[in-house]
Amino acid sequence: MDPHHRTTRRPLTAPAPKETTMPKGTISILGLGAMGSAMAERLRVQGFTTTVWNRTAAKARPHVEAGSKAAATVAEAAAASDVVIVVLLDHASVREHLEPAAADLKGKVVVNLTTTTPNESRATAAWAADHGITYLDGAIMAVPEMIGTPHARLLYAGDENAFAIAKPALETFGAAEFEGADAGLASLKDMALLTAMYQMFGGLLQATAMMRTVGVPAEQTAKDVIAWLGAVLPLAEEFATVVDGGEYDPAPGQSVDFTRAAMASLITASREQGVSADFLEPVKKHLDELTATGRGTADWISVVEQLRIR
Ligand code: FVH
Repeated sequence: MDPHHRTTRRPLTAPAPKETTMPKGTISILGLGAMGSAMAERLRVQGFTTTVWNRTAAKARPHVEAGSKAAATVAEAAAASDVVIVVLLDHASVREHLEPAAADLKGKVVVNLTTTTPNESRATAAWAADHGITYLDGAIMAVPEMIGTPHARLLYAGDENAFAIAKPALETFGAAEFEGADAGLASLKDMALLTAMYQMFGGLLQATAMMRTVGVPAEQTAKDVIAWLGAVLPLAEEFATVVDGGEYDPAPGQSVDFTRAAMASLITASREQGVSADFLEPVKKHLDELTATGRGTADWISVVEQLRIR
């Protein structure tokens, strides 16, 4: 989910809500920001015994009042549980706090849900393996308010045995999906989905800027864009069939030449309205390259082959 998304934290409640069940496993949580707090609360509600640690110790107080134990150090949190969930800010903060506690984490399952790049995830997995730590990397496709609801989806990759061990706890957060043994896979999918999201919202902002030049409020354009994208988005599955088949020429759908002309019109229309076409130009550049190399009759979605940096 959006690594830069920030939401207002719900106040923690004590005593725990009604759905509390019998005590289950023991879990330690490192990091009590908005997400770590939501997860600690969810685990408590679901009957897990929890130990929490946070750099700013004061943030542990409401969790202790709600039933968690507080650890003064990462080492203490590691000693308290066989499964340690890490929800810190970024890769640097994870390594800063896990490395000095490597000996304490030996033999434990560490589930790192901090947003990192695929290679950062792989590097932490390699470091964990070197120190006898069973490592599972994760990506959270949810905001804190969604934790524990059917809308939350979490992706995991790395040690499948760690996934099996931690699964009862992880399933309390939302759907738990194992992506594979490569520890970078969950993070890669997270980043790919975020990329699609930002490009889509970039398109919305472009449309909004264009329509505002004639006084149409953003609210109206949002409605129009939602309706339009809803109608065309199912085409994604047809695109996927063509990409997976690898046969682009002759074009099963819209050709490079046609799309290139359409894109040129969009760029011109934006500029005529006094709106930058910066978001559109990179797509046109790829189409230009396909035409220049004799592939104008190919399907325009063959752009996907151009994106790979050789
Ligand atoms: N919140 C969200 O909607 C998104 C959803 C998708 C996944 N992200 C990622 O989850 C990680 C944690 O995010 P968060 O929302 O909990 O973030 P904050 O509320 O800002 O809390 C950050 C915690 O990290 C601690 N921290 C920061 N720097 C350090 C450091 N150098 N050493 C130790 N801990 C550090 C911070 O501690 P403190 O400031 O309270 O002392 C918080 O516990 C993140 O990767 C998102 O990208 C959330």
